[in-house]
Amino acid sequence: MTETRRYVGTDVPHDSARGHVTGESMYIDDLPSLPGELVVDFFWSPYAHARIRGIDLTEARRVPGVVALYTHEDLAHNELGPIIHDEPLLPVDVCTFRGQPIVVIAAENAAAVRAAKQAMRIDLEELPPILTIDDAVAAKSFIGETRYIRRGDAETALAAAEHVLEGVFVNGGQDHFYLESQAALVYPGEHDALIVLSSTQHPTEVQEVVAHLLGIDMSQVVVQTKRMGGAFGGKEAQATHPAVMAALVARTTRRPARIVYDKDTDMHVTGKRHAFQNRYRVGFTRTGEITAYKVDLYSDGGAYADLSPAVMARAMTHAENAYFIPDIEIRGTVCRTNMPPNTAFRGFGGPQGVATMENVLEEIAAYLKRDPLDVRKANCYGVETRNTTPYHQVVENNTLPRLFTELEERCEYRERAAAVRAFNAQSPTHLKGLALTAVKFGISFNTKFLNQANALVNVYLDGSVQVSTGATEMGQGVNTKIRQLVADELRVPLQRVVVMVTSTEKNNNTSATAASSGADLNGGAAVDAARRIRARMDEVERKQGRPVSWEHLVKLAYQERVPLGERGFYATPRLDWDWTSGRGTPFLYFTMGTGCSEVLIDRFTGELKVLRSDVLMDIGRPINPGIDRGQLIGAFVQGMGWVTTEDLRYTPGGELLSHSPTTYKIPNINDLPEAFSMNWIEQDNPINVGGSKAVGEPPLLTAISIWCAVKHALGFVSNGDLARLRLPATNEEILMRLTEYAKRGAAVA
Ligand code: LUZ
Ligand code: MOS
Repeated sequence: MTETRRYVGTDVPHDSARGHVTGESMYIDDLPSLPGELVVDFFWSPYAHARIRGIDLTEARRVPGVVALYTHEDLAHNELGPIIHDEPLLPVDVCTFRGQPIVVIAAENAAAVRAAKQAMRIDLEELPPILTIDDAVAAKSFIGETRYIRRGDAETALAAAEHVLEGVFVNGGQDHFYLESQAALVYPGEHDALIVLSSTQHPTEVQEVVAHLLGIDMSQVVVQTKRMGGAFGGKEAQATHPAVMAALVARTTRRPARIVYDKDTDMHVTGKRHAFQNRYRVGFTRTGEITAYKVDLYSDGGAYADLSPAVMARAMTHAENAYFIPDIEIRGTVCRTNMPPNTAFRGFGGPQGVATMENVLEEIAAYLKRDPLDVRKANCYGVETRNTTPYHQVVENNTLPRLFTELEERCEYRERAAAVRAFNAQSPTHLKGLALTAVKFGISFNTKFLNQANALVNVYLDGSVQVSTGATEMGQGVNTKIRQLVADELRVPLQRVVVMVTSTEKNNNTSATAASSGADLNGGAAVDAARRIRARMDEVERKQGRPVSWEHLVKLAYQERVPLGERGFYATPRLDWDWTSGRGTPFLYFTMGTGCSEVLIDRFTGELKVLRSDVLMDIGRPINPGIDRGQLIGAFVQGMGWVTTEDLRYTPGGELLSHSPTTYKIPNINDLPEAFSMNWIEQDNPINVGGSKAVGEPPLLTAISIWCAVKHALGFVSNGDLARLRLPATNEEILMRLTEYAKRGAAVA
């Protein structure tokens, strides 16, 4: 695509690298306040399910410093939601999750907010909640219909299989734990206009929801996102709530209004990664070749749809992961519970589908007493044959077999597997486990129309260039990549190109920066704009009959009245996906990888250590290898947190207990694998911008190797039974399994 590659492919520093370290980078909470600015907060339901019998705000309104209080009656419309608009911002008569806002508070200061909350008389009658997937299934409480992807006849193939295993795989959720909580700052403008500064992955959705709920036009709302202090999917749909609350205050009081959730509140009230509970049956030959797989996925969607149906769709299209399964049936059902609506989280259902499959492969190997890597390689998608997914998309440019073999050699899998067996045979105090797992992650939004982007490129008279796209910067470096792409396309020094704040005023009807596709889509649109400008400039240069410097060329073009600005557009080609048949091509390509992890477990305490992890990815030709390395390592570590220590614990009434870093354990530097290597193969991806592949989410799934390594280790002491465990494999979970095996062993002896 790009002919000149001067910056693309190099380690240009992140455009905020310096600012993040010096503290110069501004977040919503850092912006200086204007005179008259109000603090916005909200009173939220303390119950998972409750009838609102009455709201008496008389006393609260009298609290000094309280400026205004709002209920659903103050909104023009009350429904929001990224797919279906089923969620009231402020409930009318029933609260359906703990943390749901009931009253919005505008006050002069934080003390007045606290006093107002004390003075409110909100009469709630607690109702019985649905808090688990089991409860929801029993009550038939679902969001939407059960969906299917089927190929062949799984039931018949299971009946004919040499061996059949069945089980239930259970995973917990995950808090996004972005360092910057949900936040918005709204300035009232003239003629009912609003300027909304939002920490969001999706400025257009914030614009749309603010306009709709306040009863104004989208054209009256400008949403700007300078950057986020992390998002991880948590700001794909749920940044709307704080933005609307602040906008409501700004519009009615005509004063600037700011809301910034504190960490505990954020953890209590926002949705998480989906917990899943998946029942499976798998049929296979005596050599471990899978002939049939039937898996029934259930997710905890929480109280409203949010993105849950799309998350389930991604779980379903990732349920077979890297493995060819001739006869397969995948069912997906989203449960409606009284939890905060669960939402996008890096991987978006992919990790849950893939972990279920990798769990199954681990079990087949244990059952057949074969090496798990041999079983995986025997089932891996082929290059020429055995290469169509259950939804009939052909896996093109399949590097999985190569990634398996190369990582096996690079990390000395065979020698270490033998060493692990020898260690476990002699150690009375510790256990080791080893697993090499794969990921095949489909790149594109699984909703076709979201796969589009536009970009605005302006060349100024001095030769400097501004680029604006719908991409939002959350630390992942998308702005830097776009800058590199545009500089190369225009053939100008990088220093001449700046990427501007993301604003709905510059780029309309944008998609969320999500699905790992921020650089693919917005980079594609920016290249389109830059290419057309450059073509016009080349024409001007041709007329000169000699090479002309960029700066001079800009002046000549201007004098000849050649336009020096352009709007670019990109729509992902080839996509074709139909839910009614469960067939088609939902993805432009797949990002692939393998990860191998070795763990050490203390048999008396259950304490888990990751001794070594090696990851090998196919990420195409990176636009910025340094930034991609950061993404790969960050994703792996975040995945490691999900599969090991990040445990969301609730009271029987649905109150989140682990709502702060004291009780919710994300990985820190000491938890990193003692030996850790991250590599990728050289592999062009000509179908995508700059030959690159998306990297944001896929590597998170290579951390599933850690969980599988724990399962592998436990298999050495499970007395011939399959070692079954929940995800996350916390020290506590591991200790409970060890205790159970010890008891069962004693009973047998
Ligand atoms: N968001 C979305 C996503 O709306 N559709 C997707 O397929 C997706 N995938 C990953 C992350 N966010
Ligand atoms: Mo997402 S999970 O916001 O790509």
